[in-house]
Amino acid sequence: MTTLGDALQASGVNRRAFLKFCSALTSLMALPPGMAPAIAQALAKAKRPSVIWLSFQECTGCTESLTRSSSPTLENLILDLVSLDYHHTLMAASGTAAEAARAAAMKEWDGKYLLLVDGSIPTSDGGIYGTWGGESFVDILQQGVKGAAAVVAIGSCASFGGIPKANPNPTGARAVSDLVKDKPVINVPGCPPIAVVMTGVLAHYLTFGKIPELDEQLRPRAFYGDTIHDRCYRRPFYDQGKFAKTFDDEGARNGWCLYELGCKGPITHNACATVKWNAGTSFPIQSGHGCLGCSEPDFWDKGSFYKALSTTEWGNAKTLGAAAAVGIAAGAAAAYFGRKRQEKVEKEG
Ligand code: FSX
Repeated sequence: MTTLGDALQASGVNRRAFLKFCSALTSLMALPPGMAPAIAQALAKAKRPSVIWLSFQECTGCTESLTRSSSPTLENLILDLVSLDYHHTLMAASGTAAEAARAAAMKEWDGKYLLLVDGSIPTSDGGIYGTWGGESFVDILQQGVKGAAAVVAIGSCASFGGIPKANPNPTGARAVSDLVKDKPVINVPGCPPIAVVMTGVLAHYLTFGKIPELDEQLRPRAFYGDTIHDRCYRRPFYDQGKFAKTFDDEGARNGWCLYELGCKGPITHNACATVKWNAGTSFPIQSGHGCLGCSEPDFWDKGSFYKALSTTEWGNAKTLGAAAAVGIAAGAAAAYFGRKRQEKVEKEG
């Protein structure tokens, strides 16, 4: 196995870009800034692990998220961080040659490779709704899991079933963690996930040689520890009870909170508000649209994308932390009293 440092040198990534990546990673993982050089050192010496990437029921958005970025970017470094031995969208080989590459990688790196999976797994009717080379996705997943050191579920489909699992779920789509019980599973949800978060999870594994601390949904706390609402730049407007009522009213033009237009930021755990998208350019809320909650379980079936959250609708006890529930109640109350004040002013004026 070559080291990451060798691979970076061979592919022409300069030290400055690498250090920039390590600094970004340090802040992404909420580590003290002083740790960046140590992370750079550890990463440069790290052996590039073999990665086998299996794509099941998905739209290829996760791979698009990873690769559709202007070059050179931090996201591109993923291809240097690991030895990507199988990924049927990105590899040149196809058909039997591709399958032979998968078998060879599983044999050569038995017990050591990382298995990345995007897409959910169809389990109904013996798994016939997803096959390649005559084998069902269920079987292909089990073969891959057997020799893997850990399994990373990329995207909401692999993490929670995603859109393929939406009602009535005709294929019996399941999440990776429903089927894999004997290996560590890391969920990296999002439809699709943020490229830097995918890279960050792998870099964390390489730097520290172990999987990151996970929450109860198996998501790395470093990247999914806060809700979008916790870190949203529109949060001060929420706290003041200033809400856009339509997408083109004065509140919308002033950048007020999108809560009443259905934003799911208060119950959605992801790093969009801090890391943003497209090399840190923006994220949906900054573009004037509420969060759809795509990185949470069953986001599609929950729907109500343009209806304001209510504590009951979202199952207060199960989904909402107490703080978020109190926050929503406070926000709703602030909005109500804000409206009443406004009506009073208008009446008197
Ligand atoms: Fe699912 Fe990803 Fe959404 Fe698409 O691979 S998380 S439908 S962006 O492609 O799996």
